[in-house]
Amino acid sequence: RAGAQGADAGNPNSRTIELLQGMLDHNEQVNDQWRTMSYKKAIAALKRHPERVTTAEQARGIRGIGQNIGDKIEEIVRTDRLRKLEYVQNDPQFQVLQLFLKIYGVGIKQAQQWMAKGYTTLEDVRARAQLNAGQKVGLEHFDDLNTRIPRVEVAALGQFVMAAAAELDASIELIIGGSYRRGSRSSGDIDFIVTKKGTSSTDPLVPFLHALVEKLYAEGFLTATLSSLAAEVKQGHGSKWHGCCVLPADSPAAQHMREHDAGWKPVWRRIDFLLVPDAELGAAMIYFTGDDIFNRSLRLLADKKGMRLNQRGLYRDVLRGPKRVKMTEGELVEGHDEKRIFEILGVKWREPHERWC
Ligand code: DCP
Ligand code: MG
Ligand code: MN
Repeated sequence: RAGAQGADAGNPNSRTIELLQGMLDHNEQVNDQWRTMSYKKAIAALKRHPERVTTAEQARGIRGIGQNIGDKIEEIVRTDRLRKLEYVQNDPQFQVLQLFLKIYGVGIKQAQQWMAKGYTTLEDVRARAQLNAGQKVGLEHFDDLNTRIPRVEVAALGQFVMAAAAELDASIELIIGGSYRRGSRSSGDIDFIVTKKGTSSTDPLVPFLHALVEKLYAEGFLTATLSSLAAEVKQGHGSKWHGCCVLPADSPAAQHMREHDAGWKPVWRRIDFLLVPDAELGAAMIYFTGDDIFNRSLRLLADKKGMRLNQRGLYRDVLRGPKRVKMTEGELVEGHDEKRIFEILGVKWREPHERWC
């Protein structure tokens, strides 16, 4: 995770960011949402800060960094360590929890249940736990699915999918969103938006995605379904597909990867498709480009202005009852045009690579 977004060795605060990221992971895992947020904000602020931050006082002067994290920054710079982080990381319970959470489909509750049963290794889970279908895939392909995807490979996977899509229906457009669109040098998965000019619902896209999935399975590209369109339709959504894929070893795309890196081997990757009608493309692009913190801040801003932003559009005159519970959907202001949504919200346009807070 650390370094995913640009906190590389070239960043003057890279070591500080690395250790604060450890604290972020810890707080995320113990479900401390408030501290998780504080660390996310502080890390984001440091990533954007052009100079090395060495004292608590200096740190506190940066928007998004408070007293507590400021002190930790100073400790890191002075000692190259963070005692609190070492303390939590040394806890065997923490290490087991961390391990279990790396299995796809396993959340904090499930991990804690297994720990309560005394499981401490992946072997224990394999031998004794009742796994659902997704978790089975997660465990069987644990190493693959915990390896980040280099940007060149995301591009190769993207081309493979787009070639198949073009053969089926050239009028349908696929866009790679997520961390790739933000310019990350590596991604956790590959995220596709699937859309078509002139559409106002996902209905015309559903048969296409069915056909695409079938074709990509037949080509040996798709390897597992984690959340199918059919299951989604049952729940009344029907707009996304989640699964796993791999570049077939004998494909030109794999050949291209080997030319780029002689030691390259096919690895199972996570892949997501999101169906989006043209009318909602702008809002969906904002949502699916992220990052999640940026999305949250835009939504908050919309709320403050009496509007509402979700992955389908920007709405106004949203009627809210007690505790700000939404009573009506409101009137759609803009859904199609990404730039217009920024404009109406009154925020300066941010290129995708600038969308991490
Ligand atoms: N998203 C969000 N809130 C979430 C999950 C996702 O707003 N809880 C949005 C923002 C993400 C996008 O969906 O950028 C894609 O989700 P991913 O989980 O694939 O995240 P990224 O692509 O940003 O990062 P990664 O490289 O880990 O896949
Ligand atoms: Mg992603
Ligand atoms: Mn994704």
